[in-house]
Amino acid sequence: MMKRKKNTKIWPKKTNYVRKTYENGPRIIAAKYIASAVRENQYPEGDTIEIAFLGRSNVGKSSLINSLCNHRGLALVSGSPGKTRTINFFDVESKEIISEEEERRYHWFLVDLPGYGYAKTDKTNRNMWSSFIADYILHSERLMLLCLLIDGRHPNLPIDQEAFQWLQDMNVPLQIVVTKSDKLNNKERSKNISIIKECFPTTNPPILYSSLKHSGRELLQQRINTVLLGDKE
Ligand SMILES: Nc1nc2c(ncn2[C@@H]2O[C@H](COP(=O)(O)OP(=O)(O)OP(=O)(O)O)[C@@H](O)[C@H]2O)c(=O)[nH]1
Ligand SMILES: [Mg+2]
Repeated sequence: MMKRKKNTKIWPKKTNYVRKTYENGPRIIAAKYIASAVRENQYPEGDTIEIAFLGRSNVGKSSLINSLCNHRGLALVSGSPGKTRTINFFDVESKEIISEEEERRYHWFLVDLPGYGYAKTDKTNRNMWSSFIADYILHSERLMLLCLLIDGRHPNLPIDQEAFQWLQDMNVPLQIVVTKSDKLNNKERSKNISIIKECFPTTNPPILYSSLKHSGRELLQQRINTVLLGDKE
């Protein structure tokens, strides 16, 4: 009887693949809440660089901040819009591994601005856009980048266009971040992205983000890092 040939194929050993880009790329290693403000004299003192996050109420801003900082309870997430009503400052530390011997650490403030376009109870919330949000954007000399969040499912809302136009007129360095990308299928995603690119033209392309899946996190951290390194637009 013919003997069955022994399988001599050697399977490659299991390797623990390291996701180098994330491990070695810049990432946030610590974040803590430090202050809330509605007036200039309540802003934290010092000359720490600030990166702000702004968007329509319920766009997913608090979720994105928690995902970006890998810190679940950092910013309050809610099912009902209009939760964030003050300017909230978070003290953040980012780390970047340069080589085996060298790493860089950056210290900055993440600024969570109240959502605009929500007025359930009265008009004050709607007017907040023109009062203390505008005050902050116009008066903070340390603001180096403003991330404007656009809901991926609603790529061209008039209220977002209004915000974008105002920010452009004020020469605010902008990064468009498209939220809730997990809620879109491939077809919707590419269609809505091209609408967003057309309606919100910026130097840097929009970053697609899902706080649920944490996708887009590395890209956004890299973008922030470029700004921290002094590459102001
Ligand atoms: N599927 C999915 N849901 C999300 C995502 N981001 C936020 N959400 C949901 O959207 C809702 C609003 O999210 P928040 O992060 O509270 O939004 P916000 O912009 O901070 O809202 P306000 O502070 O109330 O103006 C919540 O129910 C979140 O769970 C996401 O990336 N994917
Ligand atoms: Mg919020």
